[in-house]
Amino acid sequence: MKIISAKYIFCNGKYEKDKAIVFNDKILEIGDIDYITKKYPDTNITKYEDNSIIYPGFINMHTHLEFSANRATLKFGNFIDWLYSVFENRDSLVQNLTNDTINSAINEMARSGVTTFGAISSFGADMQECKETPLRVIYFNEVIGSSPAMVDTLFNDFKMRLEESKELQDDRFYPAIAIHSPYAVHPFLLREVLNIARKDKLLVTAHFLESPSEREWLENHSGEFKTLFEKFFNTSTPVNTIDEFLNSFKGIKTLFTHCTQAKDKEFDFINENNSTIIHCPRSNRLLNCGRLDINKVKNLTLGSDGLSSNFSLSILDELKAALFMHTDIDLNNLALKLINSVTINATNALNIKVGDIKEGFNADFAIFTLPNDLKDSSDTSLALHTIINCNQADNIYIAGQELSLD
Ligand code: MCF
Ligand code: FE
Repeated sequence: MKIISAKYIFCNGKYEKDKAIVFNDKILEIGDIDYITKKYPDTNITKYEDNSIIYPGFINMHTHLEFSANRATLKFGNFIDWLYSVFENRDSLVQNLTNDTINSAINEMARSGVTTFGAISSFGADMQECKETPLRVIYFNEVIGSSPAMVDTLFNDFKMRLEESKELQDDRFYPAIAIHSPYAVHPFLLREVLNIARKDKLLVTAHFLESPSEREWLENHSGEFKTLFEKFFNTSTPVNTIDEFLNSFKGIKTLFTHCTQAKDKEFDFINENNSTIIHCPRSNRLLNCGRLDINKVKNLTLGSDGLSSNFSLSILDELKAALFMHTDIDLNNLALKLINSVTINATNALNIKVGDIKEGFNADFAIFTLPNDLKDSSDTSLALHTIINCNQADNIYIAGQELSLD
């Protein structure tokens, strides 16, 4: 059993003062430092320095580790140009992927206070590293393919990867399902894979309405996607409509990524379906996809996306970008909203006992130090200064064990 304490602890969306946390691999009790000291006189308390904050370990909901070899290979600035560059370079990027590349990507997340992340896996090449990392991983096996001739092969390949990942399941590695997007997944695959998700109660995620050209293709069968589909897939018709695609998720709490081009009717469906939106602000900027209207989102979470469309996997960098992007929202309120998006909102999305500090939850923590001249200790100010003044976590704990951050 261990006890840690700090000036501030972020519990259930609020900052509590002068509390201590008692834990083994799970959180046992949270109470005033004086009370806990008296109750557990024989246990040494680790007191973090003044102006420190203990957060629940942060959650990066969406990344693609298999693309971690990319630094400057893929073309940024326009979604379709990026996609062409993915087609051209995907094989070489995967060939250049080593375990070291994957682990340094994971370590970058850990240094920023992340203790749980969602990994979209296209090929299964990152499965072993995701299994071996001490961080918790939601391992989203991706299904992708719109051509009818390929559907059976792709479905079988998906099922094999899913089965392999299910055998590795434990309380740090959660097999799950990623449906690539409405434009790239054939309705047969969509239906079959969602049936598996329902039957096995697996989490589901999907890229959704990421770029203006995606919307134009799905709605009007025109635009840059039309040229691409005619060239590569010999077709001029999308495989799904926006409505059909979205309606197939009815009753499944889904994590929809991007949604920069969603309109009210799609936000309404997502919100009423108890689903979550994963906001990837830097990826959206780099692929020139527009900006998510976060005011429309009931359950907002945050993701870095992969190094395929970003320049770091630090969730602190992502929080900073989001803070600077949403200039229409009051700065201090936005900061707290964003801190919630990497903690408690992710708890709601995942059904796993992470993202909050409360009894029975996993003892996953990220500890940060704020500047010692901090004057305003209101919740919104603490959130703001965490985002703008912290560039790395001082310590992280997962399942009660402190991890060394190199
Ligand atoms: O989220 C970004 C941009 N949107 C879509 N896909 C990806 C992203 N980063 C990597 N990808 C992967 C995707 O999982 O790119 C591949 C897929 O396997 C090809 S996209 C048709
Ligand atoms: Fe993505």
